[in-house]
Amino acid sequence: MLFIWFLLFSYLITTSTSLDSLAVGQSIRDGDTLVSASGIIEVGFFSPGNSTRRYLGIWYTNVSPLTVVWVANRNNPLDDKSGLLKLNEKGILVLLNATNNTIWSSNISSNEGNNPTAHLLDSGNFVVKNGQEINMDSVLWQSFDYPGDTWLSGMKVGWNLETGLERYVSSWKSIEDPAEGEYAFKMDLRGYPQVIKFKGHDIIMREGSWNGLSLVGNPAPSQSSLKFVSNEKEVYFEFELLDRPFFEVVTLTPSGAGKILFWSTQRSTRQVAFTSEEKDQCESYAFCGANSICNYDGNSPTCECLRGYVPKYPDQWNVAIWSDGCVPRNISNCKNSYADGFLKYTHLKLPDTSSSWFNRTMNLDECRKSCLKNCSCAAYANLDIRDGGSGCLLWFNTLVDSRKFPQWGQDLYVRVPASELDHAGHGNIKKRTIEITVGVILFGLVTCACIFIIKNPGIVRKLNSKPYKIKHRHEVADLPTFNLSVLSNATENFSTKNKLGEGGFGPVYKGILIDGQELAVKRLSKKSGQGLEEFKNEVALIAKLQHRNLVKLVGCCIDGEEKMLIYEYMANKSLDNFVFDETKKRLLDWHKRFNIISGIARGLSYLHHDSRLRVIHRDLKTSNILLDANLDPKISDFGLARLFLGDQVEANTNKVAGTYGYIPPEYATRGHFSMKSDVFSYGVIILEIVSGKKNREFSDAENSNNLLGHSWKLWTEERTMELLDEVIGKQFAPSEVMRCIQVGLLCVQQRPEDRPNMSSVILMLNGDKLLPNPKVPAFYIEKDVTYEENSAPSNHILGSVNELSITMLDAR
Ligand SMILES: *[C@@H]1O[C@H](CO)[C@@H](O)[C@H](O)[C@H]1NC(C)=O
Ligand SMILES: *[C@@H]1O[C@H](CO)[C@@H](O)[C@H](O)[C@H]1NC(C)=O
Ligand SMILES: *[C@@H]1O[C@H](CO)[C@@H](O)[C@H](O)[C@H]1NC(C)=O
Ligand SMILES: *[C@@H]1O[C@H](CO)[C@@H](O)[C@H](O)[C@H]1NC(C)=O
Ligand SMILES: *[C@@H]1O[C@H](CO)[C@@H](O)[C@H](O)[C@H]1NC(C)=O
Ligand SMILES: *[C@@H]1O[C@H](CO)[C@@H](O)[C@H](O)[C@H]1NC(C)=O
Ligand SMILES: *[C@@H]1O[C@H](CO)[C@@H](O)[C@H](O)[C@H]1NC(C)=O
Ligand SMILES: *[C@@H]1O[C@H](CO)[C@@H](O)[C@H](O)[C@H]1NC(C)=O
Ligand SMILES: *[C@@H]1O[C@H](CO)[C@@H](O)[C@H](O)[C@H]1NC(C)=O
Ligand SMILES: *[C@@H]1O[C@H](CO)[C@@H](O)[C@H](O)[C@H]1NC(C)=O
Ligand SMILES: *[C@@H]1O[C@H](CO)[C@@H](O)[C@H](O)[C@H]1NC(C)=O
Ligand SMILES: CC(=O)N[C@H]1CO[C@H](CO)[C@@H](O)[C@@H]1O
Repeated sequence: MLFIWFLLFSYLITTSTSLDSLAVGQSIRDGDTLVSASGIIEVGFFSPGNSTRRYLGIWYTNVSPLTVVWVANRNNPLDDKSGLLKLNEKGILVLLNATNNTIWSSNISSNEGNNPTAHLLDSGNFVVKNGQEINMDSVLWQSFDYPGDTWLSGMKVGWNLETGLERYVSSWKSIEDPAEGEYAFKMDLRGYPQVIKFKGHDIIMREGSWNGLSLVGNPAPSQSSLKFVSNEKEVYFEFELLDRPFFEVVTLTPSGAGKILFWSTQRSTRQVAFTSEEKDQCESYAFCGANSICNYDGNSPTCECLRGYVPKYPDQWNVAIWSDGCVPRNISNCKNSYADGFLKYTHLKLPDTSSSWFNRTMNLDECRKSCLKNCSCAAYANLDIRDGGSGCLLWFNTLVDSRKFPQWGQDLYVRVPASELDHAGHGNIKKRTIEITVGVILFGLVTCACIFIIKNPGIVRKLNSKPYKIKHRHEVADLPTFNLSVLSNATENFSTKNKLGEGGFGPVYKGILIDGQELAVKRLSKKSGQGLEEFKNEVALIAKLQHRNLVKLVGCCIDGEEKMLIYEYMANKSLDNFVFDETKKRLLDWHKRFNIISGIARGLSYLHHDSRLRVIHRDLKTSNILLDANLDPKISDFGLARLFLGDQVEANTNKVAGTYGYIPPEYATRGHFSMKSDVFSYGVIILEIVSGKKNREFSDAENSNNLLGHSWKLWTEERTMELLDEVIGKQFAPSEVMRCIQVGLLCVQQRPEDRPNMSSVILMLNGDKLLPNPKVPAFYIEKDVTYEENSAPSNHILGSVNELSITMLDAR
């Protein structure tokens, strides 16, 4: 509410004191600015860095540091503050210096000015048009036609084929000199259009062409706000800001790195979402020369000739000088080309399309045939990969700048002469891996990675949930009951080698039934204190909790003192195995992590609000989040606290069940629990997933903060983005990361009543609800908490105790 009031207030302030348009004869001097209608952007004079020279530029109001997105007189600075911008009667904007010389002017070919006005639009576009009303048809000139180093939402990068106008992004010479620098980001119209980064006239990096979902060099599958338009009149890319109140711009730095800058209207400090400098050598244009594939394993690149090709200079190739690439082993005379075959390569960045041909309607088979018809056709692929693929793209002569991606990427069908197809082994093409010190810093313009805003993470996935065929069981209270000897046999007498983990209420074993069905068997360690029937009924109730983000309870076993719960088996084990493991965490890109964060929220919201039982988990932690084959999250061990402690919704208990690092202060110190204590644990999990670090083990050298304290510190210092796990690279939506961190911080606030409920969390994560500013998190420093009785000794808690849950059922 306060925020809305503030917006309204600032709106009134800005509109009441500033102009957003210039009429003929009006002018602005150095010191004055023209502000857009809602006050978010302004045009005026500025000096970059320590320079004293003056430039006319456009920047975002109140965003610090100063974020200039466009410069008029970039190649021709003013030496002093005498600059004057005015609109003449022809509709031309002119920038004059003290002696009335024109320093810069907008360029209009026709003299159609008819009562022209100049407007600064909220989009950052400075337009001159006829008449007063904002109608883009009457535009005489617009700054969006002449991009500088910054790509804004709604700005086209590409070509107007009718007028021949090329719009491209070009770097500044230095941070103090906005003149056109060496680097540029352009669209190449040869063959199938593609986006390329140039240094001078050299291609440095290819973002590539559009495949219907993304650019081939940036293949993360996600709903993207990037748009590619190609028709007789225009060919261009643009991006849309889906995610207000966030702003994002892409800028090309003087050193050629792409940077995504973003900020929210709430907190107007600009942050860098990422720079593109951490890329690998395979990004570098034609690193492997022609007819080869670059493969980067995380440390070093390797080049491999395509099938049917051999290194041009084998001696050099063998010592990892790959730039000369590969040549056909056997020049096809093409007489018998119809006998040629094609070899399918998967997960590729498709080669340079500058020598290619395309057709949007052909299918893959027609594509193949038309490739066979032309002797110089070297490969084909689908043009558009949506809906199983459509369209045809053919490459002629050489195949340059192709690389392998670990996942995603596209299929490429490479032409291979019949004689080569017989060589099944192609044994003499030795793949050599040579370690190269990774020292080269590559610059790649990130362009659109930023804008993969995954609007709808909850894509319904088909879970491969085969119906359980349960044998050897009796039905008790609707729940399958397993025979102890069967389970014992299935788990090899509960041998330690089958042990999957240790939860708060006992160990879990992997079991394989005689028919091959895999199960997870939880052997409950303590008596529940309940009668047998009561226990069975309770288990049956819990078994009815079904949600795709909960692990399915498929049965139980009660035999004398033994009580066991049988769950579906999760092949990919628990989240902690991924997110804290230096190699496996790489498998969790941002899209997956966000999916996991949202999935847990949905599962927990179901437990708290939507199920009949109102279940509080009480031991939520990363090792209790299991991942199925699609890496979708499933909460496990839910309902156990209920099984053991009864169904209070909020209570004080002297029976603390939980895990250090995940339990909130009110629970740890006073035994007070509620749904908000689960919310706290969930907040810790979010921050752990985002950062890839354990709350329990985290400490930053200077402040001996835990992860919560560290996150809070970064948040208050407006360095929030630094929390993001560095292995994530560049494929993420900054606003989504910010949202997750903010939600995480909201969940770990000191006072339970300040924490949001899980229904609100879901809305916030989806961007459907404004996020309040978090207060200081519970600086729960574990060593300060004293536990009575036989609980873990306090000084061991930080760090040394394993991921064991503490169960203090018998305390007092
Ligand atoms: C600007 O001047 C300050 C102080 O002299 C200096 O520390 C800073 O590095 C300069 N910035 C640039 C971009 O040259
Ligand atoms: C104005 O610009 C002209 C042409 O660039 C230049 O010759 C002149 O010295 C400038 N005047 C001032 C006061 O800078
Ligand atoms: C520049 O133009 C303004 C108005 O057109 C005029 O008042 C002023 O004297 C001129 N200055 C010079 C140095 O010519
Ligand atoms: C103005 O446009 C003409 C052709 O339309 C072009 O040759 C000239 O370079 C342009 N000038 C500027 C400053 O953009
Ligand atoms: C080259 O092609 C010819 C005929 O197409 C074939 O006889 C010969 O074996 C091939 N050579 C190699 C090295 O594959
Ligand atoms: C594309 O292929 C379709 C089907 O083969 C054909 O009808 C159409 O004329 C082709 N278009 C172009 C531009 O070649
Ligand atoms: C094969 O394709 C190339 C490139 O489009 C073209 O120049 C050549 O004429 C074609 N050859 C045949 C036989 O169609
Ligand atoms: C469990 O299975 C074994 C062997 O199949 C059988 O002898 C035993 O009676 C079963 N126990 C129960 C409780 O059904
Ligand atoms: C135990 O497992 C073995 C094979 O692992 C199987 O032959 C045997 O029938 C099983 N016994 C029971 C009681 O399931
Ligand atoms: C389990 O233990 C029983 C008796 O202790 C033994 O006979 C049986 O072979 C064991 N089974 C396995 C799979 O180890
Ligand atoms: C969650 O919190 C919001 C805002 O405080 C409230 O409007 C909503 O009713 C709560 N939902 C549930 C299910 O408690
Ligand atoms: C990343 C990972 O380990 N994924 C595995 C999850 O489980 C499925 C099914 O076992 C495997 O196929 C995946 O490789």
